[in-house]
Amino acid sequence: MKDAQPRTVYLKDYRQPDYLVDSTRLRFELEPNATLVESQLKVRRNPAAGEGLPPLQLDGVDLELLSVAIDGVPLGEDDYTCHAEGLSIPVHRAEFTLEIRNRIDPEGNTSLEGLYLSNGMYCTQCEAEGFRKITYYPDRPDVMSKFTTTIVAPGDYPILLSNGNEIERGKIDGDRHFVTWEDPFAKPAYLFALVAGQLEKVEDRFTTMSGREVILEIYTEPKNIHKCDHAMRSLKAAMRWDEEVYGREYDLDIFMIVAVDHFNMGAMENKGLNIFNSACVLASPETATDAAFQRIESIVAHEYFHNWSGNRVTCRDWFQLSLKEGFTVFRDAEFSADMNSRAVKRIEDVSMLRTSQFAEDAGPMSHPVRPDSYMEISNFYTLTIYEKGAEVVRMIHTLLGAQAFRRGSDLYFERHDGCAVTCEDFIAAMEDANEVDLKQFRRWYSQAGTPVLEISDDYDADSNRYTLTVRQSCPPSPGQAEKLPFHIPLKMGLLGADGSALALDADGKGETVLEVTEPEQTFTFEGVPEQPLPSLLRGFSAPVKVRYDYSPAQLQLLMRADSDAFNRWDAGQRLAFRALAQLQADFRSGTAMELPPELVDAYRSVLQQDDLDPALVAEMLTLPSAQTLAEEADTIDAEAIIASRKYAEQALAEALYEHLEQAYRRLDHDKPYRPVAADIAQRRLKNVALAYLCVTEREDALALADSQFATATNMTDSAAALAALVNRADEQRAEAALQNFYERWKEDDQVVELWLSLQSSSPKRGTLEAVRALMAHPAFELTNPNRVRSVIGAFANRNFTQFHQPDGSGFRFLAEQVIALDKLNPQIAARLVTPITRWKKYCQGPREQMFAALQSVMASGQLSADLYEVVSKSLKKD
Ligand code: B3K
Ligand code: ZN
Repeated sequence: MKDAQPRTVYLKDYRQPDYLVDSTRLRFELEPNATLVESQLKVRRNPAAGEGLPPLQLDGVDLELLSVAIDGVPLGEDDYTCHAEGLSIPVHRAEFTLEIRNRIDPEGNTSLEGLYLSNGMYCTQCEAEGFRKITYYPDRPDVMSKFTTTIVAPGDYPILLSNGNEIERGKIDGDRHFVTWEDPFAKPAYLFALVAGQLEKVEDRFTTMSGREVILEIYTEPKNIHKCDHAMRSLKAAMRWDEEVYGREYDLDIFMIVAVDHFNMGAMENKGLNIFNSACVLASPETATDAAFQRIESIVAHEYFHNWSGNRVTCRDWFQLSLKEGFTVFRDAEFSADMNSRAVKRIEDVSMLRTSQFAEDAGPMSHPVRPDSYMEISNFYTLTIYEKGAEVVRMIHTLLGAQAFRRGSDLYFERHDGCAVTCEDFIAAMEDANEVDLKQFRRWYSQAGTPVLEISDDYDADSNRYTLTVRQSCPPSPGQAEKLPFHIPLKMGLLGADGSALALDADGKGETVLEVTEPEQTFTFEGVPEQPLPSLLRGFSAPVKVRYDYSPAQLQLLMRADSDAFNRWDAGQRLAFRALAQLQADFRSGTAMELPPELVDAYRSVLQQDDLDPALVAEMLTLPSAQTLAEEADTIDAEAIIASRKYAEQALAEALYEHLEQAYRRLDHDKPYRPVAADIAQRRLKNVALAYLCVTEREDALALADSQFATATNMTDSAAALAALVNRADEQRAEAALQNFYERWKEDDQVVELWLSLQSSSPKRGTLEAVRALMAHPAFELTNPNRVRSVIGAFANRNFTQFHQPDGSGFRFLAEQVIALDKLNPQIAARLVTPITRWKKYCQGPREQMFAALQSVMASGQLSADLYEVVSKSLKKD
């Protein structure tokens, strides 16, 4: 636990490291409560950092120091200073060997940062600042060193892994054995990894584009060994894709993945030894949903892609985090789009961005893609750094085009290989490779907030001239009252009255990217033969909000005829959004709610369009989520949002019952499970139809769910049927299905987590009382982040109805859990508190309740630095 009022770190204070570490030799003697760590560092004064020999500053947290020696001479306690955050050692020579011995307690480490135990397996998590919980070290990404690691353990830990290539192994004093690993690539300490345990592996081979053979290994506990095939397939596909699309080849002789049950996030890209949350790597058709299969494919690829965008070229400091994360998310999104349906992948990503990243950008923790300051860097692994960061890279791709972007990425990798660099270096490479000027574009890295484009148009039938006027603005965010105009790529096209594409210029071009750079700007199109309908921000070409006054008829035309699949979906969302806004107003004024017939018509025609990808149809039939409606509202009225959505869902389900049933029956064929795009699309539409049918709570619909539940041969269908029953059936029927499911799957961790989250996120069954009961269930464990996310996280983030109960009980419950968790795992506590940090946007009742809940967290005692930062920033009233 760190100080109650942690220091703020500023980007403007960045200085080069005083000392470099050319090589790092580590030796671990593993013991659950007393692991001995010995390190030997070859240290050298950094010639670029200035004159003289300042003291060597090493980071270290929660370590028991045993000894320090320089060039073989032990130091006395008076020869250095040991303080709460590390060691300060006076230096007398420009080059020396430093040897340190210290002890750590992996078993007592519930923060899951540093070295810890998960189900008896030793594993590490060092990014961002976890290495300092292993040993004293200059724990900053611009200190890159060649690591050699020896792991000594008892014989009942047969598998001992670290980064790089194995160079030696042997027995020590009877029962113990050791393995030594050497990583030939210099790396920052955050990419260090160690694993030890009783593990089994699946093995494969990959031949790189230059003909080198790489061994691929995935390690798990023996009981999960049958769940590794999909991750292995995904890994090989990602390796090939990175060669084909970016010309990047893998560099070591071996690439390993290890599945770990206790993990704070999805996975970690340690050099040559990726460590994964079990939920993000293990899958079999019987136990994993399509969504899980796709998530695994994208995370395996993401971590693999980091080998270049992150490891070979790394970050100079943590303010540059998006340099590797934004770029790598863009890379994995393009990979997933190539492997699956491009339009659906884009829709999923944009939905998440609009709902959650926009909310973050408008909330108390709002920060630019490259933040100026932080208290605790763990709090900055955010949707803004990752998802908005990826959108920023995507905009460069859109502005330059694929070929020019590739020239830029080639130059970036070539120039900076083996270096720790900045976001500025990335943009400069894009500019230099293509002789373009991205000066104004750089504001995307330094200004927070979601820009708004207000667009109006004018058509002059006499001159056949069409003009679009675009006004951009960006709301204030903490520390940034005024914003300068952004450089925004606005991809667009024009439709004629019959839905056909109109030419935008004399060459007949049907689509263009307008470059919006001014606060107000007008774009003129000549020779437009009729009043056009603009299709704006195609493919969501920039992370902005577009305001344009579409009529319902125009939206229906876009839904039916736009050549851009994303905008077809988006037009449907706009239409639904208008309807839901009206329903909310009706609810508030006590007027009877009535669904506008154009929405029903639009949804009916979507269901009847046979030529559409079923996955796209499924997305088009899905109403904007309660969270999206909340993000769009000036003031959140949770009750009105819940009532409007519930009404709209019911009205649609009743009005389209026959069509939905037909769609369900058409798609309900019993073919062997394959997690491929075409089949996933059909299952998705089938299960969206089932969910709608069951909204009516009609017996024939629930019978379909019962039957699907009883006969399903894959987890996608089984879980969808169970969700329909849990959300819509009566108590007894739902309980029976839940019991049946649990009995069948109670030994399978991933399925149990699904079972927990289905209940916690159910508007019908996931009451606070039920959630508390789940926390008392043997399957729940407060020290396991997956279980916490499945129960408490699902309730607070995905159960809008129950979490927002008018008595404020949901908010108080969340505060209680956050306080308890902070003592065990500060990173998870700081993340979990998010929903109540948005209090300012709510109407009076919940606003006061959320604020009081936040205050209770602050008053609960000494908070971790992680939680303190989020809560103190969120309590600020202006
Ligand atoms: N780089 C890691 C995230 C580390 C989070 C540390 N709190 C996983 C990823 O983005 O690939
Ligand atoms: Zn990443």
